[in-house]
Amino acid sequence: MKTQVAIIGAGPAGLLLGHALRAENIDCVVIEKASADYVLGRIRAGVLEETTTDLLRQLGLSARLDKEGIREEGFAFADGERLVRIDILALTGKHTTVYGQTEITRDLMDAAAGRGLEIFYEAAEVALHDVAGDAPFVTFTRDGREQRIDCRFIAGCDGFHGVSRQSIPARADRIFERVYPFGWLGILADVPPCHDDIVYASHPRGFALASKRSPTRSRYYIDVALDERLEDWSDDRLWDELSIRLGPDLAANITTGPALEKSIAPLRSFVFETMRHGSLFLAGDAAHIVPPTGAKGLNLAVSDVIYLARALTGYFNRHDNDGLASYAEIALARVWKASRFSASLTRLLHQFPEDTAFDRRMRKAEMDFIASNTAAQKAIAENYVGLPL
Ligand code: RFL
Ligand code: PHB
Repeated sequence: MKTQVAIIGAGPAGLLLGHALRAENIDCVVIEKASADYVLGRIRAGVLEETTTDLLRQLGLSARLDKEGIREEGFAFADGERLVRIDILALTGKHTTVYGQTEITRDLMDAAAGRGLEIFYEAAEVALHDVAGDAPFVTFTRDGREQRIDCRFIAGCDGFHGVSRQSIPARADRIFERVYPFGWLGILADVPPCHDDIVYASHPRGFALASKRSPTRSRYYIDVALDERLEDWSDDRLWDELSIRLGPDLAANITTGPALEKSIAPLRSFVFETMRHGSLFLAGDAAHIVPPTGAKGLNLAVSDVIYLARALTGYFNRHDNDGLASYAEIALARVWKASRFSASLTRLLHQFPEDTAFDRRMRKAEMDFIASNTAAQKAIAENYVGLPL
């Protein structure tokens, strides 16, 4: 089989890139290791920047998002004593939208066949070949048969654990990583949210986040040490801990219920700066990871896709190489700013094992400053709604 762009991975990055290329009549196929059901079962992001919702609208893929997405005009920090509201609409003129990653993925999957976007699910032993030259190809096995796809470019959208990044010779001086000494334990439940805004709480016992998916579905997180086991967190124990960390006012409003899903995700900051190697381009989690504090991961995957789709469209439809030449540099500029924001919010809201009494006072002083200073709130709001492309 032959195509113009072979896309590895059918997460949000791969599916969106596929749709963006098909909208420009560029041929592409998506090759995904897992099954469609498995991909839809992963509960992850919930908060979308306008950059992300604008792209879905431009591609004509926003019918359900426009109906079911929840417009968020602010969010709040809680520190046990007070709630500090960041009025993102007043501070930036922009808003965010709560709409689950699972829902976006479903919308993109459902629209694929009608737009000539072929997705091969359950592809085993996916391997990339000759990526340094201009005639790369991808091999995989499916239904027991070996397949080969020849293409002009490969887009590596296969997440942090994918094969694409591994197909690029590692240069240690272009890889940056911080592993945090905790993970987020998340619970999804069919109960109404406890507050209008999403709340990021910092408590002496640790971090907590109150988020949502709809007026009747809530998503909460707490941070836990890396050696904590999911089996040790019954629903009751988790609801009790959330109530303590979110503070009495919010706790009074929490409705508890059985978990639809519960999982622990470790936190990491990671940037692999070689986002292009010959004919292979990385996008999304394949190239970078941010801790979820700040809700930037999926939105960064989308900005990569916007830059890469523009660059590939320039190449195929206008014989213009410039976009591809500058892709990595342009994408990385936004990635580093979002990495800085996510890491600094993580630092502000979590306790680290090595923290001293001085560090705790620093955190309190920073929260006091944010609570009383509009310029500080504006800087946070601008990053939260997403920096300009
Ligand atoms: P994905 O979603 O990981 O998709 C990669 C796909 O590639 C497939 N794959 C392969 N396919 C073929 N061959 C191989 N060898 C392959 N290896 C892997 C995988 O099966 C998968 O289907 O990456 P993508 O598309 O770059 O999307 C990135 C986002 O998923 C991620 O950044 C966000 O989920 C991060 N994130 C959040 N981002 C936000 O913008 N807002 C949020 O509110 C937010 N909350 C979160 C989050 C991530 C979390 N976890 C679990 C890490 C909350 C959490 C808890
Ligand atoms: C979520 O709703 O899953 C969510 C919200 C905000 C974050 C991270 C995750 O910063």
